[in-house]
Amino acid sequence: MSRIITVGAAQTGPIQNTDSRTDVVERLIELLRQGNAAGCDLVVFPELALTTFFPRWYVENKEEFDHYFETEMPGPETQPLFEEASRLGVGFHLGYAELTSEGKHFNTSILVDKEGQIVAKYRKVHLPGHEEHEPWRDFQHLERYYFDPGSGFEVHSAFGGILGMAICNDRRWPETYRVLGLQGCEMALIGYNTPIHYAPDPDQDRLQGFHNHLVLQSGAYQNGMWVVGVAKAGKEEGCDLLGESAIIAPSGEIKALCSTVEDELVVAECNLDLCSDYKETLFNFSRYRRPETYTRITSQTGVEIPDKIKES
Ligand code: CDT
Repeated sequence: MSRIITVGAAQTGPIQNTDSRTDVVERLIELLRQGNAAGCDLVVFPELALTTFFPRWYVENKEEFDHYFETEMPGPETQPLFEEASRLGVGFHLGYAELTSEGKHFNTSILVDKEGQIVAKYRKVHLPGHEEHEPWRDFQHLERYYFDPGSGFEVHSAFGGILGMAICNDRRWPETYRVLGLQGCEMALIGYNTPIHYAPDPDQDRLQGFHNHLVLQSGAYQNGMWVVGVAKAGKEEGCDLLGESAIIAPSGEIKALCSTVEDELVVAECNLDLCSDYKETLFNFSRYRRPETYTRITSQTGVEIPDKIKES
């Protein structure tokens, strides 16, 4: 019998700064109910799904922004989402800003099972943007100022398969998928908030949609896994965020695609057994990989041009 997870990619429209957690959770519950009506086992919400994307603003005293962070999960405002998930018997993935009791700040996602229990947590590894205030930009991207980096990529036994998580900028790095793939990952859940405007090189603005699907699809294909990429989209606090949330098969083909920049659910029946079509053939890692030739991937960060090239 095939192993099928029916997944809903629950894109949200913008969340403005004045929107309360309670308002946002109501929207998420509505998407969860739509997912239930469509037969979903799992509904995937975006990165930082409870608040506006606050790293677009600089504040000198970072503690003033601690109100964007969750100190408990579930907390009083998010509890209704967990209760509804458990009542409906639908699992979910949720991205949010996490403040730990040790005072660490993470860009976090969790996986919640059909009983409403947290079964896995992931903290974003690749923090994009900049550390310092850069007033020349139309808006900031200060994830490196507000967040501490997470410690790695893990997989989890959940929903009848092997699932992993990554967050937004992680999806642009092939290492993300490969580290998950090397642990047998059959489905990667990836929320994102991607501004259309990229200040360091605005020539990339027109390519945001192309690059999004390029990395999600190649990550899926090259590792024989399903990839669920889910956006917070639309005009948020004057900043246009990419939509185009997608569910991608291990073949690299897009099986479901959002067409708006609003709250929107698209659904796909994801057969996890399709992963082996790729994992056991073209991407049979144990047969074909040559890690002894890849040592640079873990031994260096930046480019090191070999001396023989520099001297030529
Ligand atoms: N949230 C997030 O990681 N966004 C980045 C924006 C580009 S870097 C400023 C992304 O990779 O989509």
